[in-house]
Amino acid sequence: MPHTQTQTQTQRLIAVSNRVAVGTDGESANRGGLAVALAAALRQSNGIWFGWSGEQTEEFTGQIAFHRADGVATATIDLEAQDIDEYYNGFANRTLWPLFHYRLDLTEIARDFAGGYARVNERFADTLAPLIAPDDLIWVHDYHLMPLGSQLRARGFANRIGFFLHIPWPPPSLLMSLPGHRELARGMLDYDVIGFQSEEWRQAFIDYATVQFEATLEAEALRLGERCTRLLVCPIGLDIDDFAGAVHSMAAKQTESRLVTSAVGRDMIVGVDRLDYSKGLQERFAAYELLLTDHPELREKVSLLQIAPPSRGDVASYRQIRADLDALSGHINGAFASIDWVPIRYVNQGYSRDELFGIYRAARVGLVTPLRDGMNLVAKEYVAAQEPADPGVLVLSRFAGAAAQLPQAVLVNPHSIEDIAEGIARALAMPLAERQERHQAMLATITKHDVLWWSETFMAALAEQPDEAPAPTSTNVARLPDAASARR
Ligand code: GDG
Repeated sequence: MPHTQTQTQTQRLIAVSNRVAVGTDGESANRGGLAVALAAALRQSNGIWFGWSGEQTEEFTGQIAFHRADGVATATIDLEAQDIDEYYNGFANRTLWPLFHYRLDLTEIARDFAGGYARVNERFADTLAPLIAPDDLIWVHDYHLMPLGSQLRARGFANRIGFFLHIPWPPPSLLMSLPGHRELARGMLDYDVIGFQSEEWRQAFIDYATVQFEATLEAEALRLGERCTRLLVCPIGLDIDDFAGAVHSMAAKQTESRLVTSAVGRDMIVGVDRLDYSKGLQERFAAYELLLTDHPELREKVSLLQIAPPSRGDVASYRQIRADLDALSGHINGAFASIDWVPIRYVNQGYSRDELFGIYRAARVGLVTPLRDGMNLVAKEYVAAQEPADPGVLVLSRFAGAAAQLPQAVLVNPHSIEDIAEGIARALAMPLAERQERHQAMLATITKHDVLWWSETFMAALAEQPDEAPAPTSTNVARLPDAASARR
């Protein structure tokens, strides 16, 4: 991708996220999309990545550990046990994550959680403050750190500060069930730029802020008093060169040929997800059972490989989903398996990126059916791994941010097991020419809107002084493919 000389290259970037995950290859299975994407962006900008080390300390001291890993400078702090309980396992994972994924039923409201969240954000601001130079651009990531911008403003920082939300922003009526919702959302308007994964999440934020604060929408920004916050739709992409480079790796080739050999005469369907209730795994398994019930001709002709590395095992709802999936996969295999055919292989472990690439390539169908998802990088990875001459088909939830960018996938309602089953059947029967056409369009999108496009688009908006803002447009969606070409 060609790079133009922009102001962003003369300004240092400080990225801030909950965890700093470069250089932790041993845990690569649990490195989320953010970790992979942000490392690529930071290498470009010669910046610092600040966040929690993942380690626990007896008493918080604010001592910073500096390292350089994978070409990225990192600055990390350790947190106390109470911080981890209340801020991370509590407010982030048991309150905000379910609420922002429309799961009010799983949302836990506790005063201690909110207190711990505020405390840790203050601790982040206090420890980060001495590292900030007047010209630095500060880019805060995700729902763990929404109040950090306000905390830095309260300490007198006038730097350009941006925030990127990796998950959905919920509709106003859902957000309003959270005590303290006004303060949380009000703090967002202390950022200069807020990036969203899709227009839907951006609009939900506008709907809330214009009613609750009487903020006014001026072209592409929300104004409240003196402050103006630009709202940008800027979907995260893949580190496409790095990812597609796995095609040459021995591990990818071996994994692909192992799977192809073991599945002679059968089409493989693959799912790869962190074990999380937002990913719609129970519905997916139930849909696969329905497929085998309604299409007896597919029995012994297909198999589902579901890779689901465990995550957030400290939270009860995550232990529950694991128990549910163990039971469901056992039930389906019990009902349909034969002496030489296992309908579902459900694997609770992570694989290396290269092995994952080989797994995607061996699969005729990529099944990505989250109930809600900010973006979903697995959908893009599946497309990127396909052989253009004979590509597999992506079956994708309408409620993943990725659906807005990839309308050429077979889009399904992830709440309807009938719709998912029908989508899989359609994908399995799709003729080569149609598969090629859809794949080509999706590959073009994810190649063009890769992780460098994402970070450069966001950074350019962040570096832009308000008087340099572009002329008003009717929308602020960073140029995306025309969704009018959408097909089911
Ligand atoms: C959040 C938002 C948004 C999974 N298993 C293995 C493995 N993975 C990698 C995948 C992919 C990443 O983890 C998962 O990314 P997702 O985007 O699908 O989902 P979240 O973790 O929920 O991420 C999401 C994202 O932030 C970025 O903004 O897209 O909507 O929820 O890259 O490949 N990687 C390896 N082995 C595994 O077994 N190496």
